[in-house]
Amino acid sequence: MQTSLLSSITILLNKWGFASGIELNESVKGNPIVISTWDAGLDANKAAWKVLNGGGRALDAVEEGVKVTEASRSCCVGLNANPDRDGFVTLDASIMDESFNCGSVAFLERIKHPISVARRVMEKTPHVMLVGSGAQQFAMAEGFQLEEQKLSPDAQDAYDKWLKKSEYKPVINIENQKGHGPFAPTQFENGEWNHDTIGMVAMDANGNLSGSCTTSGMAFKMRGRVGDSPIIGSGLFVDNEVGACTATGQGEDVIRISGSHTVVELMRQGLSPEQACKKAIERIVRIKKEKAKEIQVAFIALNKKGEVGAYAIQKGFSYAIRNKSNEKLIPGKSWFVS
Ligand code: SD4
Repeated sequence: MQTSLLSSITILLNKWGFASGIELNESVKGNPIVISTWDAGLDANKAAWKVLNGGGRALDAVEEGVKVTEASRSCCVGLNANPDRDGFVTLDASIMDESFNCGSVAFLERIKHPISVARRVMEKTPHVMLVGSGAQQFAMAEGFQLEEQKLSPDAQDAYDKWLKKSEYKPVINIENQKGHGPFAPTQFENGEWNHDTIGMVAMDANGNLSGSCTTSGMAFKMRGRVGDSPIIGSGLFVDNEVGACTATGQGEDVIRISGSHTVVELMRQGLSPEQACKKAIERIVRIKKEKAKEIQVAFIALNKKGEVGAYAIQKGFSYAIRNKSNEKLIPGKSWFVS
């Protein structure tokens, strides 16, 4: 009788978010898992899996994982990515661990691994976010190398084409124009996949959650524009008692609803990761009305039981999963199906 009273109280406390920890079910312990956005997630997950499979921390896994994408040939992540409309690559990144520690950088230039700078912000400063020249100064003081300010051949090509068409004036929603598609990965001539922002969330063998997100943001954005990716609660959120979520797509519309935090709170209320992502997408669709047809946003989420899910506004989104039994790309469900 006494035991059942105690367990009822524990259940209620958990439901209200007061309990200090959640008992992990046995199948979760020792069963790490990582998921990440788009096809580039497959390679990123490989690096994260090395850490997780070796018994390492989810935090190390999500940093190592997205570093692969930051160093690769890409339209949308790292220094090889497309520039802003003034021709400069500016990077946003964030990271969050199992104890609400978080760090981020925005509008960072000439640094190869913004995710690692974000981690240093988290670990070595009393702050959460550093931007622009301050973030760069901090990175250099931490020993990060200042790279040459030079566009990759792919980015130079894309920028030259964009300059011809755009006549260099701020064009609202240029990112949505057909054929431009920074949110729709395409293939390079050699068959390699191009890809978008990478967001990654993972659970380690101890059942602890962490997440990371890194991007060059929208191609040809206005100078100084910052998206959702470095904003804790928008592009990324981790609550070790509940779950973790990260976002990709049109950052402005993720910020509008504090997207990743919203998804985690919906999971706290008992929704599965997929249901929670869908509800958040539904909210954006409702807010944007007709315009929702022209934008892409997607969320991926992982809960404390090791369950995963995703949802996007448009079809074409996919996410990569890696655990003991799976290494694959999963097509994300979407609000609009055609
Ligand atoms: C941004 N959310 O800066 C990023 C872009 C992105 O897939 O995710 N692209 O708005």
